[in-house]
Amino acid sequence: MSSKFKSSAQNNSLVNQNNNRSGVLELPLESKVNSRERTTNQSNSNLGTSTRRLQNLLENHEGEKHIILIQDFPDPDALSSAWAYLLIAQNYHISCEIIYGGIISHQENIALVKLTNLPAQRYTPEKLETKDLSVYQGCVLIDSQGTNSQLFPILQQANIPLLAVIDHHSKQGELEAEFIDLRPQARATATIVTQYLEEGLINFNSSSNECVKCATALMHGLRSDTNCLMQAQEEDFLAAAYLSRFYDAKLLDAVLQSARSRRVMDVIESALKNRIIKNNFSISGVGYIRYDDRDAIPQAADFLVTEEDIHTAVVYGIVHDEYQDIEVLIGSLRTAKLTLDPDEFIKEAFGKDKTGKFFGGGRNMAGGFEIPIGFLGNFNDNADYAKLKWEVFDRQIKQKLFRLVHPDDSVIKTD
Ligand SMILES: [Mn+2]
Repeated sequence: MSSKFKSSAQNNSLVNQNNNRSGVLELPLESKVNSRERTTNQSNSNLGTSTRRLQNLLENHEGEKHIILIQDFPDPDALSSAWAYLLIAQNYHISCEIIYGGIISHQENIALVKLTNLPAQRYTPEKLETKDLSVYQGCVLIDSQGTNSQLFPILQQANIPLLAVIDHHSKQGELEAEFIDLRPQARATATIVTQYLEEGLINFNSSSNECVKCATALMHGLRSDTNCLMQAQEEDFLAAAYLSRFYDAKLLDAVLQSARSRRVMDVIESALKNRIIKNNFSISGVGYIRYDDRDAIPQAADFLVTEEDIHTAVVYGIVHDEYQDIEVLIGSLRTAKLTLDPDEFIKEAFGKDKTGKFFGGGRNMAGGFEIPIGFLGNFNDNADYAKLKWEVFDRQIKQKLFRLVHPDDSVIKTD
């Protein structure tokens, strides 16, 4: 984290308090007298500690303009949670814009955004750099800690204060914000934001079309991060129970019915063909894939982990980003093994980059990684060169993975 950015966290006194989640702190709730109207259905005494702290933050920033940043390749949990946060903030007269740096490529996510009119906008780093960022008084990270967004460094450089971080992934590094709600025990960020809704930061009701659509999106987010609720725990079920009062089952069905594209099927086919199985791990490199098909990688990992005697699947490939003409190696891990922590596994397998940032991390039963290809990264039309480059990266990834999967095995055979 740049020191420049640290100095922009204006409320240093709040930082320490907010890291203390023991609930013993009493924050000045009515520090600001509020004359404007707001549609809430809560009384302060019923609020949980996190919700109360969030309410405090929103009251302190009334009338401002904030950016909600989600990961480059947003999933339903990120998209729906960001939307719910936007609606809550709106209730406190804060106008938010949801932005992401990559692309929405999973067919279900495209359907979700289209069918619900979900207000998320794509910004390439170049486009964000030319935007007048001085109109924003703060930014919020949802379902992310900034490590999976190429836009976060730009917001940091522009000295936009980080106000809130709401996420269920394991801690990825040190962040300072006025409000931090990290709950690695929650299976989805949708569970966390649904609690804010339930505790009444906004009057959620089924007569509002927007609430119904947002509840449907949250239900989808919750389902997709919990493998259709099979990995859900009590608090996730409670969140789903609350959302069930509002969501539109037909709309959710329409989102789930969206078919896989042929190119996604092709990637799954190569993952199946190229897989190497060792110690109940299935590991597969799929070569080069188009930027728009990036989401085929987690879908292929989802598929490989269903094979009998396999508990963990890792699928990776090199994605060519034609907008920026760079290449990046990305991968997904899926596991059914309760004792395998994807976050630990990925951090241990690939380590950190020069700046001390991990190449990836995870949540319950799933994880992802992104490794820059750097100098070798420009796209090259020469087929032999491309093949050679893939082989180098493929071996390097396999070597790092097999070191953990089967420590005695040497992957590199020079004969
Ligand atoms: Mn999530």
